Amino acid sequence: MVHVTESRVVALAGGVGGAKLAYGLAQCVPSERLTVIGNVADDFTLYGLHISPDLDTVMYTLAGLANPKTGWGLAGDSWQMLDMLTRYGEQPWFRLGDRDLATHLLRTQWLAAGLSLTEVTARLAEALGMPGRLLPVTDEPVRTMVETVEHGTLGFQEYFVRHRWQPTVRQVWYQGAGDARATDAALSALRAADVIVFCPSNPVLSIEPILAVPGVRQALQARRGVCVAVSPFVGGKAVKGPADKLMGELGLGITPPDLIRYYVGLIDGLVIDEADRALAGECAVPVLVTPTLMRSDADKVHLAEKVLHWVEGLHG
Ligand code: FO1
Repeated sequence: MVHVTESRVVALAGGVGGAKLAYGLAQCVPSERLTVIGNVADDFTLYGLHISPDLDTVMYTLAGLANPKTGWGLAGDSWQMLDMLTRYGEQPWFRLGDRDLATHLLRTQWLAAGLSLTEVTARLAEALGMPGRLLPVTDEPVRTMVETVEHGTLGFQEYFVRHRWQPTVRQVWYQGAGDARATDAALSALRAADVIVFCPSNPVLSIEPILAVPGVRQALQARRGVCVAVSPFVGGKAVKGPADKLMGELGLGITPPDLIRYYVGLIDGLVIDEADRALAGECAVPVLVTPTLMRSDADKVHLAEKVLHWVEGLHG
């Protein structure tokens, strides 16, 4: 372990980019001091199974088990279950691997037996030897809904996977967020944190559905620690996925000053890529300019080290 901090670190993450930085943080922060708060608004039910893609992506990545090609699912998985579904005449559009299936079976069974999503996630993560603690932001259902020009209203995975995020988006909302409550564990972690990092996840599809859960924004606004965001954009483009296209369709900018406005009141600093250096001077909060692309594990650790060193300077 590189171990660059004695701080209690909380990372907000969803999706592949977020999981990559969380992996880097897990190499720099002792396990008992790292908490990842995960997005649950991508969750959905498929063939009666409760799938939590963002929690699983973080869990598999930190446990060193993620598929290196896709970033989601398990390395070395096979697809015989999908072949069998196809034989039955199904047209499976969401690729559940054979080994990955075990995670969804157990999660579904344990939830049906009355365990909370927090308890289920802790059991799964512990069994896989995941370093750090992974907390769903809420135990209650919150679901990202996407209103599109071409197909009307779609559930998130239908928009993202089935339609490969090609439809034009009119509006995004987080169904159930108003009635949900952040877990005590997630809120306590935010309150106790010395450092909070918004990972380079899609602001609208991964970070915002965490912030939309009542209690989270308030805990962040009352933070005792320092909170920084890592931009998921490099030179005006998303590193992966639909963030630039989607934010454009929603009339939201993706430059560093736009991101600072988007997270106003919540962040004390922004980490941006070298490609965006020219915009650093227009930023209303302190900025760290550094390479943010994470192609290798060494890149993930290097970025995490850079962010943590910098944040310690911001502490004063
Ligand atoms: N993403 C895809 O683009 N296609 C898939 O078939 C797919 C399957 C899948 C299975 C399990 C899992 O945990 C994640 C999976 N993902 C798939 C990724 C996931 O749906 C998205 O990346 C996230 O929800 C967006 O953050």
